[in-house]
Amino acid sequence: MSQFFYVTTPIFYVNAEPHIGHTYTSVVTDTIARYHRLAGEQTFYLTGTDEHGDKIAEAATANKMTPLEFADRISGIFRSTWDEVGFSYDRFIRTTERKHQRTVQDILQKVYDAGDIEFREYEGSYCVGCERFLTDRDLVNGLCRDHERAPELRREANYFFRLTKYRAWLVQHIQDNPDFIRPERYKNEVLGMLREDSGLDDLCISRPKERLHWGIPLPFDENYVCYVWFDALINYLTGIGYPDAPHFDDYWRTAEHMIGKDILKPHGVFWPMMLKAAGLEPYQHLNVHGFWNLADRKISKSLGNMISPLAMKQKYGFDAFRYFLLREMSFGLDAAFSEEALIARVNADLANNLGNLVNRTLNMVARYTDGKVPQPDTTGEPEDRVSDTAARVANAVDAQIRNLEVHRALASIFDLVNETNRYLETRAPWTVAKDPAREAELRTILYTACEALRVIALLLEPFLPATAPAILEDLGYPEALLHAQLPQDAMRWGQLPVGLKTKKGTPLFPRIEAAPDDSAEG
Ligand code: ME8
Repeated sequence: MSQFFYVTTPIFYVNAEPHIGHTYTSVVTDTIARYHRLAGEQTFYLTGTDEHGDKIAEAATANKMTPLEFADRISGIFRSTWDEVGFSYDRFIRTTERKHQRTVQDILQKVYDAGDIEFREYEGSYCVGCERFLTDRDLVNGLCRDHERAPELRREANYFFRLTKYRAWLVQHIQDNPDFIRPERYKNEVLGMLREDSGLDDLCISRPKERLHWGIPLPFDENYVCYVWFDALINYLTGIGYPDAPHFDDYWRTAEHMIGKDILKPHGVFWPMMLKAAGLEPYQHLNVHGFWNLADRKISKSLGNMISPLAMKQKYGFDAFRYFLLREMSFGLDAAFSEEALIARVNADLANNLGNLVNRTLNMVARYTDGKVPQPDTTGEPEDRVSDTAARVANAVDAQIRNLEVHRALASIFDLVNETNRYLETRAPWTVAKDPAREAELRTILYTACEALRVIALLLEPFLPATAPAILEDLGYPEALLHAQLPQDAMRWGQLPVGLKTKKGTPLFPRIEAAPDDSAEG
């Protein structure tokens, strides 16, 4: 039976264009999806846009457009941006799709029929930025802590989802499945939200139509539309064809949600409870990352200090930007973005370590063995060290990716890059080449370096999907990727066919000389 793997990004609000934050979540998701595909799993990667609610209606009005015209435009920008940077998503979902409306109404009706939705009056502080009523904890000096704006006092008769009924069940589920929410700090945060004294309340899931038209109508009361978060979370079911697409259950069982820490509560608290109420199993894991900061502030659309992925692609190439994002942030913790830091990383790791290894290996093969992967002769301890490192690294990368330690997985691959560079330094093929009597030894050294490059390129493909195939192409072995099975093919030493015609190739990552003057912040 083939193994399934389902991974999602948040669906992004269409009130502004893609920035580095959206790009980071998508880069991690893309990397993980690519790895699982290379591991032979039947993988489904879902992304898309979140298009209903006050915030979108407000932005559309400000732009003198209807909400749908506005959503069409920005959703289109997200999609074309993700296509231009090469994300390998399987489906781009929009919450304005009819199929999604039907799913939301189906789930609402199920939860209503189960007696978990009640009609009540409510008054509270509402933040349009967050699209929810705030609690005291969300306020700093009377302002929403995320959006730095004053909430509105709202009083309304509305429908409420009986969250509190599922509190004890969720605490138990989290305790029984310790990595349900990871890394651990976020599990603890969710457990804090679920404490009896945390003030957790039932969730308002409706908006009166007289105030907000821009939403999915409740199936049991046409005077109301559905609260945007209740609508949005359900995209994860619509995306894989709830309820009866051929592999819906197979995929759902493996669901991995990737999110930023700002949306922990809806995903960590509301969503599992909604699923339970609708008679569905919870997702497999919620994977939560930290925030990219710029000059000590969160980068977000509301604060308006955005870094465009396309501008970054144009300046540095998207693989270089991808590498920086994946390597610089420890998944789960915050990180600081600056172009200086990006340039330093790209120069040190990609231009120097990786780029040099590729260039000098291919140059020597061109010069000393007629541009063909040579037949190795007797190997010894130095060669064993490289092949042992390759096997150890392939194994480590597999575990690290499955554990969402993407920054560590990259560091592991660079252990092999460094080990191979060290090997070349010690074996000094440029000296060996001067002595015709050592020709067999020279072949062994160059084969070892080429074979290490094959393993490095295979392992790098999910992280650097443009560069890794280029390395294999230069080795004369592009089909290595077509049939690869990770981690096994990276662990099995000696697969590179002898006699392949290599190319010298252009430098993969030319050194970036200095921070460009014009900033990409816009
Ligand atoms: O919240 N650093 O959409 P959204 C890292 N529509 N990641 C960041 C970031 C930053 N500075 N800023 C944003 C919504 N993100 C809802 C989601 S899901 C059913 C509905 C990323 O457009 C991060 O993934 O505000 C965060 O969780 C997401 O963008 C919020 O995107």
